[in-house]
Amino acid sequence: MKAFAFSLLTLLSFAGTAAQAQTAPVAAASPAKKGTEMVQFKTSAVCDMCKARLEKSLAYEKGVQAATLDVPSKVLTVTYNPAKTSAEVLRTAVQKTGYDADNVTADARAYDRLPECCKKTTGTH
Ligand SMILES: [Cu+2]
Repeated sequence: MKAFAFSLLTLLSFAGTAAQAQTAPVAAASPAKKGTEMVQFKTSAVCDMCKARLEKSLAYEKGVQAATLDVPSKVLTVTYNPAKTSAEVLRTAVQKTGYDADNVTADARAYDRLPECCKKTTGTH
């Protein structure tokens, strides 16, 4: 009987914790605004022209709220509305601008249209 009372108590307190966890605000865990997600791509950008080109190109994508490229690290940070676009779509947008995104290679035609100084062989400058 004692054991039964104990397990009932354990069960009750567990149920109480679970209910509490459910009512806790989910958004508190994420630094981004509600309805906003962030994704980062390692690109093949080499200079400020690449930065301007990529940021402009991503800004025209549906659902994108902000796009920022850090030239030294070549990392493009995009904040977007997940209801309107996805990380996959944005990665493709980077490729179509002529740059690698993570481990996917740039669209060849777009890459050919880049000025010489922006090609991968040039190196960061
Ligand atoms: Cu460039």
